[in-house]
Formats: sequence, structure tokens, C-alpha cells
Amino acid sequence: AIHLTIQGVEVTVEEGTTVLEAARKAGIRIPTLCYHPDLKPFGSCGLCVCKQEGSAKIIRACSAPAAEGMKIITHDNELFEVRKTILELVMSTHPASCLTCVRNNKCELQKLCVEYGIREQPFEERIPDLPKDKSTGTIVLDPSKCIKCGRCVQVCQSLQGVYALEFIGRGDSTLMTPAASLPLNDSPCIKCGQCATHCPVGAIYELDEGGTFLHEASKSEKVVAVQIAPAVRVALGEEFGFKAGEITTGKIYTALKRLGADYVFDTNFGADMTIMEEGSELVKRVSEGGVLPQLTSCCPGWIEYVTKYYPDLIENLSSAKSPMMMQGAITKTYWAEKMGIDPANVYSVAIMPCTAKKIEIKRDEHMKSSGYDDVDLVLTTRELARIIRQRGIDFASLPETEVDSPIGEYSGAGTIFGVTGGVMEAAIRTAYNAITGKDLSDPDIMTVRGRGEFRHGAIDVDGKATLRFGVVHGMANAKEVLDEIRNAKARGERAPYEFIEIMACRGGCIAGGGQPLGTDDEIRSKRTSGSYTDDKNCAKRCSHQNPSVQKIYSEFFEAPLSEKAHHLLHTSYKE
Ligand code: HC0
Ligand code: SF4
Repeated sequence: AIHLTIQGVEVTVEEGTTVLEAARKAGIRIPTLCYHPDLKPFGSCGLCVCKQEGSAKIIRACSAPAAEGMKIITHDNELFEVRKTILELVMSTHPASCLTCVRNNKCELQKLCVEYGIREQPFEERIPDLPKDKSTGTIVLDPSKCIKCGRCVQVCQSLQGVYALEFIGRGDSTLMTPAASLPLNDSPCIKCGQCATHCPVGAIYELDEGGTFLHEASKSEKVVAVQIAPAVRVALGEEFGFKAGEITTGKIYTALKRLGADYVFDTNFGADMTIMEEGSELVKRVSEGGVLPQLTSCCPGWIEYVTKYYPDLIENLSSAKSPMMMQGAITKTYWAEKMGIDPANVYSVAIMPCTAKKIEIKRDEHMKSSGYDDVDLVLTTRELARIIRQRGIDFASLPETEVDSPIGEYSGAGTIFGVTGGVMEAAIRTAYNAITGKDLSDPDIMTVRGRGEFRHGAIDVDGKATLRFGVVHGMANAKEVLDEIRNAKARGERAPYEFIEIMACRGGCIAGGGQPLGTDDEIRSKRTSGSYTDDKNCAKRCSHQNPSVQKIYSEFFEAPLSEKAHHLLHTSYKE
């Protein structure tokens, strides 16, 4: 352990801790703009400058390692002036359009300008006038607001391994741009939205479609059916003063009704359906010698990635649609039929933690299996929070309501989909039953849980089978296992796994690109615990035990992988 003094406060930290982290531990906040705990220190903004007592040397707290006996000064008059000047320089090229900015009130630069009392602009203003890039239909780039901190480029390249964003030029004329200066949609971008959640200002954000929802929902001829994703319930509360991971499902249902939803369903029901189909597909592939390992296909960022970078592995993807798309298709067929509603009048909306879900509903592989757009609109968690505020709804004091039946009820397996390893765990719970005819005595499968970036192992299915699994989160971490599968194929062999779960975002959907801002590993772990608590609170823990799932098979689909199920619940992906 290392002992040091920061601004007069003694603190003990582990070897390898930076001065910045040590200061936070001591309860002292050193300002930063380019730093993000998910990323390697970049050292571009210069705001974290500090001094050592008795030395004239300036250090950068974000990258300086804490050392025994250090005496660090983090705040004094001189450092205040240095930081203030840095902020004024940033502001000399940044439009001060806070009132109309998507990040108003949530902007890190704005907060620092408040703290450092930036009032006037002593430097000559050179505000760039650059066009916005809305080409993806989900991620919006506003390069004129870019402060060149580098977080987006780093997250895209090192966390996601995508290289859709880069810096061009030097010094003053540096620009953050899509690779090769193409429109973002023509770059390798997978629309995961991680650049948006890591941007400290309003330079990258989600296309805001909250207004579209309110407009459509107010039309009297529309029957508005909304589904909410697993990860939304453990995060939306953060926008309204709840702690990360607090489960607010009942309040979300109520809020949606007040916003104009006629029916509120749950993507967790769709997740239970995905397990029924995807689990049966896995058992079939294993027993009939199909293409293995089977790869999950529910994460649309991952689908964008595999179709662009590993098209040779498309045959490994499960043909089961994502829970969201299944839920949408079921809403406009089974449910509409049951209710005697013309599906042409159903407006199907999904609240998702994810920006790529806005693209998924437009992928031509599966938009219209019901004969209509299965899902008409996707709003991210942040967009939902915005319209809740806009309509004057006091979220914290809302009463809780129940989900609408019969396509809302969910099992614990459905709710853990939002966590890395959750789809795998849900699938194992049901595959165990399919193979042995009995249920696991303990549905908590700890071996697939955790934070490891590529976790793998083998599960013994009561001596009757062995399931070799892999779980990957954070797109860049998929490369190793994808190359392993590809290389094995090239040798005419197959990689030693039956089933692999892949999620583009670090931590899974709970940390998706559409979630409340400020996500770091601490928040990831709180949202994760929230999901496991929700699982434990469910009367049924396995998808096949969900009474509404059993009912839809007996009334409508007959069995997993039936012809009707194939038509509505499966797809095949194209390059
Ligand atoms: Fe996910 Fe999903 S779990 S992708 O991570 O599979 O976005 O939460 O809705 O569809 O269920 C996101 C979250 C979903 C889907 C589900 C899956
Ligand atoms: Fe990169 Fe994801 Fe942003 Fe696209 S959405 S630019 S892949 S971080």
C-alpha cells in the first residue's frame, strides 16, 4: 500500500493508483474533461494539473502514479488560474448555446464553467461552423461542439474495436470525424452509442424521437402498445433521484400510460420467448450436427459488427430474433387478434437502453413479419426520461401499476438479459430442463456471471451433456474468440464451444448507449445487482415456467421452432 497526502488529507491506496483516483478516494475532486474511468488516461485537456509540495513541477493527476510520501496540492490560486484559462480557451472555440443544447444541465463543460466562474471571454472567439451528421438515423454528430477531448475516439477504438471515429488535423484545426471523413453511416460504425455516453458535451448524442412518440400517441385511431427492455427498469430511476440499480418497473408502466400508452408490455416476456426459441435451436443444432458454436443474435450492435467484420460467421448466429423484435411481432399478431384490434392501427413502441435498437427495427431481415412494421419506434432510456419531465410527471411519486397481460408477464430469466452473461444463464436454465426433463435445484448459475471480458467454461448438464460456453462483453473483446472460430473453420474444425453470448457494450445492456449518462464500473455493478434482485423476486425463475409463455405456445405457436414460430420469431442475417 502507498501512503500520500492530498491537499492535507492523508490517504492510503493500492499500488498502481493514479493521483486522480487517490484524490477521489480522499474526497477531493480534481476537475477533468478528457478523463473517463473506462479509458486509459489521454492527457489532452490539461485540467487535472496539480503540484507537489516543494516542487515547481506540474503533474497531470490523471496519469501520474501515486507514490509513497507524496504531498500533492490539488487546489490553490495558481492552479485555479491555470484551469480557468484552459476553460476560457476551450470556450473560445465552443458555441455557448447551452440553452438549446441536448446536454443542457448534463454537460461536463458547463458544470466546470459554473465552478470556475467563467463569465467573459478574454480570447478571440473562433467558433467553427460545421454541419451535423445525422446519417445513421440514431447517432448524431455535431462536430462544432467537439472539444477534442478524445473520449469518443478512444471508446470507439479501444473499448469497441470499431475504428469508426478518428481525429484528423493538428492543433487548432483538429477535428473529430468518422473514418475517412465519410458520413458516419458509411463508416464501420455499429451504432452502439458508446461515443455518445462518453462525450462530456453535446457533440455526440442520440437522435431525439420523444416528440414523435407524443405526437403519434395522441392520435385517437392509434392503439399504442409499449414494451420496456430489461435494462431500463434498473437505470431510468437515476434520472429522477433514485440510486443506480433501484428497480422502478411499476412506476415506468404508470408513466407510460400517462404519456399515452394504451397498453404496456414487457420486453422481458419477449426475452422468455427468445430463450424458448434460441434454446430449442441450440439443442437441435447440437443433436443434429448444425453449425456450432451458436452465437447469440439479440444485440443489434453486435449484429452490425458481425455482418461487417465477420460475415463468414453469420451462419453461426442464432436465427432467433431479439426479444424486442419477437415482442413486436407477437403484439401485431397474437395479441391484436386476441383483442380484435386491426394491427394496422397498432403503434408498437419499444423503450430500450440502446441506440442501435433504432437501427434494428429498420434492418430488412425482420421488420415486417406481422405484415406491418413489427416495431414502429424505439426510444432510448434518456429520451423517455426527457418526455416524462416534459409532460410534468413527477416520476418519484408515481404509483406502481401492473403490466398488461397476456404478453407482459416475465420470469427471472427474462430480466437478466440486460446483464452480461444473462442470456447464457437464462438459456442454461431452460436447456437443462429440455435435456433432463427436470428443473435446476438452484437457478443461480454463478460460473457464467462476473465481469471478466471473455469468460468461458463448461457446464455439466446432469451427466447427460456438456455445454461449453463463452460470454463476451465490450465489442473489442470479441475479436479473440471470433478469430478462434474463424481459424478453426479454416482448418475444417470447430472451435470448442457450443454457445457464445456476445454483447457490444461493456457490462451488457445495463450500460447501453442509450442509458442515463455517467455510467462507469460502479454504476454498472449497481445496475447489475438490481437485475439479479429483480430475478430473485420473480415467482418463476425460468422462461419455460412462465405461464404466459406456456399459454402462447398452446394457443398460438404450438411449439418452439414450429412453422408459425419460424415465420414470426426467426430470421436470417445478411451481409
Ligand atoms: Fe437488451 Fe435485449 S437484453 S438486447 O441487451 O436479448 O437493448 O435491456 O432489450 O431485444 O430482452 C437492449 C436490454 C434488450 C432485446 C432483451 C436481448
Ligand atoms: Fe463507434 Fe459505437 Fe459511436 Fe459508432 S456508435 S462511432 S461504433 S462508439
